[in-house]
Amino acid sequence: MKISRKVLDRRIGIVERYQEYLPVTSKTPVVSLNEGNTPLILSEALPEFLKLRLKIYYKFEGLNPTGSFKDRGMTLAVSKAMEEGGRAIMCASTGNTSASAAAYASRCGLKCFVIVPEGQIAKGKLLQAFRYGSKVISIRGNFDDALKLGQAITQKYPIKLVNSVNPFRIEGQKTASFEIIDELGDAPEYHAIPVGNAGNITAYWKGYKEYQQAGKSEILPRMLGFQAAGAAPIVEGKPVANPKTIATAIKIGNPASWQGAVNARDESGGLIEAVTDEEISWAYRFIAEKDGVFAEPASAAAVAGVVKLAKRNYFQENTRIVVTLTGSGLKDPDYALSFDDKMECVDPDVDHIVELIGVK
Ligand code: AN7
Repeated sequence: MKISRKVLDRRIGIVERYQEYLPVTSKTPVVSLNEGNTPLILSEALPEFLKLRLKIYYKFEGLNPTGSFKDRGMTLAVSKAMEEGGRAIMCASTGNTSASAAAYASRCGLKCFVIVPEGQIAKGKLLQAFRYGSKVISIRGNFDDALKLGQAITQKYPIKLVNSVNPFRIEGQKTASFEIIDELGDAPEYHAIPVGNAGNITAYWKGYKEYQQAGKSEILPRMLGFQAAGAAPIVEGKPVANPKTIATAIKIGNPASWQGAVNARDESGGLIEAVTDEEISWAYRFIAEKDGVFAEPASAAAVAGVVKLAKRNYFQENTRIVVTLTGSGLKDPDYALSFDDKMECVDPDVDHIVELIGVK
């Protein structure tokens, strides 16, 4: 049997797969964990709930090697750090960037330092940074403080900063748009995405434009960005000094790629809006409990945004909407178990259990 190109592609990461669109040469040492190639899952429950004929797809980035979209940018940023003879990398993080940086550094023997805001990182992300062997520095301050520190240190010392201010991160992350077009045959009409430091919305928009210019797609999507209401600097038009939200991944008050997000919004004719923690929480549970897709709270912000827009009849029927689910629900066990699901421990007795589950 002939192995199709699509099957072969599953065995390589995004740098090899999309090399002609990336700043790499035959001399670039590719540091990969076979990231990318994540599924586009058609939602059954959302259109039914909304009573609208919409094609809503989840681009489930939680299925990357470290459980978030950061791996697409990190494979390239770390490959380039190696190409340039780097010995160490550093990042500030709300959690996922540090997990990814730590994994890719471990893969190629680079030292990795991560700066995180104390007590603000979901447990699954923090334990990844430790287990992949990075040095974790916890600071009294928030993400924005951590990023400033990372920039100050890496300007002075021979350490590469791998936050999304590193342009290779954006280059790698734009490949998610390529995959969507490769699978759908064209871009969707709308693309919804959570916005924190605003690197990813910048990257997706770049990817959509480049693939269209390469003749791979006809249309460009409208970019729909969603921030958490307590951490919505772009929506409010000014930095937020003390961001607050249960979606810790996007608890960011002064996004580094602010301008990139505004450009994506304005050039595409899209929007950037805020969703409340209640809306995020509802969406987080809905997609897990009704669609079988478990994503983290920050990812659910984009779902909450789509629901909000759909309720005010923003979308025409039969349009295609892709929603990026940026990270896995397993990342944040504390939040996942914070609801009223009580587990009762009982004796191993058939009659009692039958009564408990209510079957006759
Ligand atoms: C699950 O890890 O900023 O708008 O330091 O982890 O590109 O920042 C994470 C961000 C959305 C926002 N969803 O993406 C970090 C970090 C998840 C995330 C975002 C993040 P950007």
